[in-house]
Amino acid sequence: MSGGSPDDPTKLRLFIDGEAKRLGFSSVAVTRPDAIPQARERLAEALLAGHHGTMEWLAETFERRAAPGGLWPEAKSIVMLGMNYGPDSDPLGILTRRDRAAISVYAQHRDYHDVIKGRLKELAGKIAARAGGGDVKVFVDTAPVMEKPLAQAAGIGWQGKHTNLVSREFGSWLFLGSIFTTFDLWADEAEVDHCGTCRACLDICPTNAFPAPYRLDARRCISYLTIENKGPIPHEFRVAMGNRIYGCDDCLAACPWNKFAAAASEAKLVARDDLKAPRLADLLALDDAAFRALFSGSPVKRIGRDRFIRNVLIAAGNSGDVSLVGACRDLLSDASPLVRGGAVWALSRLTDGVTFGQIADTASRSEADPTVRAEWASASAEQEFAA
Ligand code: B12
Ligand code: SF4
Ligand code: SF4
Repeated sequence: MSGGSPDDPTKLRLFIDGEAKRLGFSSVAVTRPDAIPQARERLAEALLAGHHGTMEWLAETFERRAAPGGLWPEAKSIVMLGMNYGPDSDPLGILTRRDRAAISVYAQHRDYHDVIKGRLKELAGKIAARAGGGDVKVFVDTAPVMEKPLAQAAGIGWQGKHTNLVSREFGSWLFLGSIFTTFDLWADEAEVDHCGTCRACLDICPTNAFPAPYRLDARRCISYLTIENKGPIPHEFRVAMGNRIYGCDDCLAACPWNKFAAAASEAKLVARDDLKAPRLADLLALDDAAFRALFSGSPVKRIGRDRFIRNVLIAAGNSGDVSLVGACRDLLSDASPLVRGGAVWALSRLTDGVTFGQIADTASRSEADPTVRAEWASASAEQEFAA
């Protein structure tokens, strides 16, 4: 994008701030492409340790990700933007309602990628028209841009020990996006770390996903396990997942800086009532068409019905709710091995040894898929051990 008549840097900056706020962004600040020299080594360390799991794209884009200048050498300034998606109640409250599913705050409303990308493009267009002669590019989430260290360099907040950006004004609840520009804008001062001796986020993590402060082993994180992971949920994390079926908010919600946060004001980022505490029984009944209809426009749609039901079955197995046995039994004949395997585990937790043995006698014989056969074997062994 380009065009329009040139503006002086101060006026242009004031213009950007004003338009960003008008478009619903909560924070706006500017940094330089060379402002995060430490990110390269830290990203390399995380990749070498294998903390990215199967997210190979983090390693494949290493060079462009590690230094924003590599992504677009002509860029001179980066406008970092934050949009508040603060919840209107405690997101941890749902975790004790075992017959209900916990969907993380970021996924209870319209897909933020759509909301933010549209606004970023609008803002970028206005900046280009006002400044004249230069270029702009917008990025949110999926591009090889290290949004958190860049947002810290711009002064929007700091990367807390849970590795997310914390803002003194909005706590842990900011979505991030960026506009790279060829304009020479004045950069803001970086924010400093305000975590101090606090370690609330590290201590609350149900799966011990932090090998050290400021480092996350994604392979242990429920957000990764429920969203990015394509296979069965590893046994080790199933009980700890509780009823979290899409993402996790525990470390974010534990942060004391949230006391200054306000609920999202952007209407499209306000939680849908039907996604605040959906019944596990209703979710287990979703076929592909019903899943797509329920999650139309939601980020949840991205993982597809089979992975979604896989997650719901873990919550069912943790629910202690025997009224779900019938629904889980029906899913033993589902077309997806991922779903059938999840159903085996859920039933092994919801039924006694005798009933499980009877179900296994009939259902496991006709099972040909090796992953589901492995689920039958391990569930039967556990039942025998418990007897
Ligand atoms: C990959 C990814 C994930 C992965 C890995 C997360 C991770 N922490 O790396 C998974 C799937 C687990 C994930 C989960 C979530 N994600 Co995510 N994710 C991303 C993505 C695409 C890339 C992040 C990345 O580069 N990771 C690689 C690691 C190595 O980089 P890093 O986290 O910055 O790690 C740094 C620290 O380790 C630090 N470090 C190391 N040692 C030290 C020492 C000190 C002293 C310090 C200060 C720092 C430090 O340096 C590293 C490099 O900067 C970004 C979008 C983007 N393009 O940036 C969104 C993003 C980070 N995710 C986001 C969100 C909302 C989430 C969830 C809250 C969703 C949910 N509710 O389930 C969870 C939070 C889990 C958590 N505790 O991080 C938001 C965070 C917004 C914010 N305020 O920070 C982002 C920015 C998306 C967006 N555009 O808004 N995510
Ligand atoms: S999102 Fe949940 S599982 Fe992941 S690090 Fe935070 S508390 Fe742990
Ligand atoms: S909970 Fe404490 S340690 Fe974690 S990010 Fe917030 S202030 Fe930092």
